[in-house]
Amino acid sequence: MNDLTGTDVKSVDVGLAASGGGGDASADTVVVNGTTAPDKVKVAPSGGSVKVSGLAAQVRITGAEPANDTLRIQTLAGDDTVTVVPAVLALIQTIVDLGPDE
Ligand SMILES: [Ca+2]
Ligand SMILES: [Ca+2]
Repeated sequence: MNDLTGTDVKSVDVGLAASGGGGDASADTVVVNGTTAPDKVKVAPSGGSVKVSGLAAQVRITGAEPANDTLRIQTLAGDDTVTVVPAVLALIQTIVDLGPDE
């Protein structure tokens, strides 16, 4: 997912579950990109889904399997702050890449 600044997209839902419900047992990676300006991103659980807020669009990930799925936050350049609430790690593996300047 790229930076959506300047677009009308305010929220994005990413569903990782199988079409019939439940986990699909495949390894999915959700990539959320920040901007080249300083970003302040928060990743928190929200009713069984994972919410990524602080960027131009709020991202909600549902149906993630912690054994298979990965959330990758890439905040690019700038003095970025990413806060991951520990309970998120029970929902999805989380990788934070603060960019080349950190
Ligand atoms: Ca940034
Ligand atoms: Ca950075």
